[in-house]
Amino acid sequence: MLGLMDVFLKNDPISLQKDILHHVEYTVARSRFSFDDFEAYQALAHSVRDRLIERWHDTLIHFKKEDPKRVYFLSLEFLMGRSLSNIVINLGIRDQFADALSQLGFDFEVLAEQEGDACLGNGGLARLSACQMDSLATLDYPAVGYGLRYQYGLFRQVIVDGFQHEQPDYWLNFGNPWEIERVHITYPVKFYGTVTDEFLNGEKCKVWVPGEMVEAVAYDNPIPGYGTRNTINLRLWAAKPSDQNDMESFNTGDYVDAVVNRQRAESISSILYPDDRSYQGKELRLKQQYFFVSASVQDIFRRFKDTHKKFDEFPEKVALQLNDTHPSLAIAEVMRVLLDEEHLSWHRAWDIICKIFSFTTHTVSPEGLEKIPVDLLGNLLPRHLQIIYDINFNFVEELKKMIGLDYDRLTRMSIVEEGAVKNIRMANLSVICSHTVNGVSRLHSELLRTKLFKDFYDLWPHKFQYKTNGVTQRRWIVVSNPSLCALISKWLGTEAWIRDIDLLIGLRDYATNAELHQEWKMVKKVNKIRLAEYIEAMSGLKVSLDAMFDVQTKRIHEYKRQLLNILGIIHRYDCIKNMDKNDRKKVVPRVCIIGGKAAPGYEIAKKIIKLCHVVAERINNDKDIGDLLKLVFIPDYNVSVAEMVIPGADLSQHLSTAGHEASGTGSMKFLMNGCLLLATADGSTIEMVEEIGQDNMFLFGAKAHEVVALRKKGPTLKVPLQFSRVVRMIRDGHFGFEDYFKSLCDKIEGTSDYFLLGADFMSYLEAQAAADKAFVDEERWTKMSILSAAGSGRFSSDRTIQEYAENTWDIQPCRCPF
Ligand code: 26M
Repeated sequence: MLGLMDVFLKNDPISLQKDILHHVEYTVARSRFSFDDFEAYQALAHSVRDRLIERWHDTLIHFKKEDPKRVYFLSLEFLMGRSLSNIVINLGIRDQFADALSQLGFDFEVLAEQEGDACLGNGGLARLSACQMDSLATLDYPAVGYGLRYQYGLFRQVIVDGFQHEQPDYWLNFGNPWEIERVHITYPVKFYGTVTDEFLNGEKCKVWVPGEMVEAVAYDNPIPGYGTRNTINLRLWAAKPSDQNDMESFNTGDYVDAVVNRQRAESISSILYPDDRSYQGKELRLKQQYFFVSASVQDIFRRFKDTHKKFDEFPEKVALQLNDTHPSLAIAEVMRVLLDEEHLSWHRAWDIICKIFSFTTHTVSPEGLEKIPVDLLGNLLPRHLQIIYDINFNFVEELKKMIGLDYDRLTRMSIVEEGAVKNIRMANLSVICSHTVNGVSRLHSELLRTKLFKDFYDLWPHKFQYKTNGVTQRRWIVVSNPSLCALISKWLGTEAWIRDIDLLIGLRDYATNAELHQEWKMVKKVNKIRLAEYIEAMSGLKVSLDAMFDVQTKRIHEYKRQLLNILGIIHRYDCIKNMDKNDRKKVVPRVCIIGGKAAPGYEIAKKIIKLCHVVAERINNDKDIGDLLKLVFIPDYNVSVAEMVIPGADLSQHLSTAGHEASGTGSMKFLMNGCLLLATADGSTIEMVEEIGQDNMFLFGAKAHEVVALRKKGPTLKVPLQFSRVVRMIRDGHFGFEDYFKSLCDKIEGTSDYFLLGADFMSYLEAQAAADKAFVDEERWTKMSILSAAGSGRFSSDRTIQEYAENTWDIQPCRCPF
């Protein structure tokens, strides 16, 4: 008879080959004698998936047995990118698969490139969620991620004549081997309708009679940890029509109409909103928020009730993490379930709420805080609006006792914003109902305490924490930069840093070692070649490997100041043009690379992209300039493009006006890859200076505390001539399209220069000059590069997650035995 362990799959080359061929034949349904790269990828992915599922099952069983307190990470966005390489590396079977494939005549790397990106998110917040899932699994924490399974991910950016166009990303077209559809794990989600008062056992209670019902179906995405058997679940919900909903319409109405109507349900999970700025009061967006919250809360209650009877134990088993305010309806939903379905008293239910929620905000500006029009919420979720009003009433009453009748302050702190349009302030709701509130860098948390949430901080200082973001070294070094990974392991004499990032600091001992310098430079060269080949394939532009590869890749935003970068490039171009031959010899050659998506409705951001293209056109075709300066826009920047760009960068730019970038996580990935930073003192870069020292970074610009005063100076502020000159070049049509760029120029000149491009310009040029100077001194540059990577340990999401686990969620590791 077979033992239970005998079913486990083996990882020797013959077993792996058999397994891959088996999937070619039976899963992909191609002949094992003839299949192409994509089919080989599919078969490979399924073989990997089988091994993933073994560990995932074991972990789920282990968690069930141990019944630890779990953290439920609620986020509307996860930017996972590709999965294959990440999974085989975390499972520790990459080399075995690569060997097996090569014996079958395939190259692992080539097959890995067949996979499309899962872009179920916009930018920083979404990629952070993905990094944090990797760390939660690696550190053995009992965690579940919940989100939405959008059918259309973030739009694909296509550039036509220098303008951004958006194309749909129907990412599921070719199937998704990493998800497991759970047709039996479904929950009904209700919308609209009315609330009535009824009596139950002599007690008055509220009954919500919904007007519409949609079914949520679970799609599970196993997330493996590295160096552990633990594999946790990312459960994404898809909307399906509910049978309960419309039986009536089938009986009474037109059958065909009724079937067609059912399709509307699916629209809830059809599309990711492509704007990472502000809330627009769209009903579909609100439906998405509630849909995923309601399904997740039902799932959490089901799991809890499987093993527990008393709700007072709920806070001992459940921590709910709100990734920004997007899932904050969960507060009202848990309250509703406890009151209306579990029939707890308000007092007991509220007591539970106050113990289970924690809230992370990723925004700096007050305008970025989410508001929901009361009419919209009341119509879609009538019972939730009542509950929010009740929470607010109790809160304001308590507040009056504490601060007296300070009406200005009461008005500011209320969950309800009065005005022409009445709104629910989701951030106030989240702060009031969470036991812990945190920002994503030290500066950000400071801004929360002194500005955004000052009133709340004064009331509850103990609630406020700071958690500096981090990124996972598994994805951002091991997967994306294998040569650097091997080099680090060789010099540290161990691979342990992949789980224990603090070891990276050991590289400092070799910062001046000539042998390491040689190898370090080789690695950078290999990565620059890869990037240069990509640039040539994409744009036809040949770039010199001797040039400094200078990169700014991130979402396009005014506050991130891609415009400052372009103005700096125009200035550089202008200077070179006006030099004589001898001076030109001293110029440090640069390849400037810019990439990023603009939200489809964000006109100014779209103009910045066009400006980048016209300037590039001019410079790249100027015979006088040659290899001294090139400008490239990399289209459709996403996770897998980032994996190629970041390791190939010499310098990366992080130019946000101080006080505007909550944290910034791109900079952390560049730092880990030994790329030097040219940056303002903002968000996480402030903490980077502490780790690697000022001498190893090119810092510039006004500090956060100076920004307000600079803005006040307004018209009296003298902008440098160099700045006026480059803006004039654009206005005068040096690059064409002067009418189109007029509004862009108007935005940065005179009193309207809100993001202080003029004020920071000279300081920016000085930092650029310092970078040039350092680059020509190869030994110094390499040392700075080694020290950057060596000092990046604090920016691992492992550190961040451990802090959340210990100080916010109060959860313990729960490691699955091997
Ligand atoms: C809101 C309403 C409707 C549709 C979309 C949104 C929305 C989506 C994403 C709003 C904001 C979103 O993301 C904000 C974000 O990405 N913030 C960034 O978070 C990073 C991780 O903490 C930080 O490093 C960045 O500084 C911060 O800008």
